[in-house]
Amino acid sequence: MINFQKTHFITSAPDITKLPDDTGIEIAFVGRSNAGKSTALNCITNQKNLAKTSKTPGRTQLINLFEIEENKRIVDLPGYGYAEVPLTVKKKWQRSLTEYLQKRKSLKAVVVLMDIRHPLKDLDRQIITWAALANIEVLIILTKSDKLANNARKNAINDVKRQLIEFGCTYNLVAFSALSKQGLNEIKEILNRFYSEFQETTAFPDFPDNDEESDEELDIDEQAWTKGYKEEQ
Ligand SMILES: Nc1nc2c(ncn2[C@@H]2O[C@H](COP(=O)(O)OP(=O)(O)OP(=O)(O)O)[C@@H](O)[C@H]2O)c(=O)[nH]1
Ligand SMILES: [Mg+2]
Repeated sequence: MINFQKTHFITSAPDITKLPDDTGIEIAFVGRSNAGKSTALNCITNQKNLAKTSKTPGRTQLINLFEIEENKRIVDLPGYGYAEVPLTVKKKWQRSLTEYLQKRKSLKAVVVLMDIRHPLKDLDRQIITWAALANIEVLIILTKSDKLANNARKNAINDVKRQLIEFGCTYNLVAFSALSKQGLNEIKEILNRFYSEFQETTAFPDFPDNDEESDEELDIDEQAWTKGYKEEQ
């Protein structure tokens, strides 16, 4: 088993051109702003302040890289979908997120973190769908499971499972709480398996187009994101 406690910070990059060499294995933590990505990372590595956490959504605006051991890295990506960040800033960081996901060859798995009370928003779905097409492993973490009582938690998990089956793929799904540590060991085991399963992958497909009606503020985000990427092609 990998010793996650050895994890240390390497660098923060505004875009993929500033990242270290594209070799080894990277596992990226993605999800809506405030989903609990940085908190989960600190919990997994058993370090209080490795990744910066915040009550203010939108705190992580750079691609943050951490090394567990040689050639094994964890990446804390900018959160998406936070409405109160200026659109220009939002566009810029969603572009670097998209670019990272599409171009980084060492990316072998994505961990999609979603608040158990607000799962499977549009961009979450896009990333999950895209990862399946790109042959990238997916671990879905339903965060803040302590916020729900036992029955409500079970219902939420089953509901997400049901919806994921409609995607036509099987995914690793774990309910997690940074407070109670529920799900922590399972998450570590799955990450460990991902790192040991390393296989060379090559070209990634484009993000799938999504013309469906979007909910809440994600509509604008999603268009900005897709548009930003296409403009660069
Ligand atoms: N109750 C509870 N609160 C949590 C849990 N995980 C995270 N939080 C809280 O949720 C808030 C956001 O957590 P972060 O880890 O900073 O979220 P993030 O996804 O990294 O956010 P961005 O960096 O903005 O994308 C913080 O106030 C955390 O304390 C959890 O398991 N239980
Ligand atoms: Mg963060």
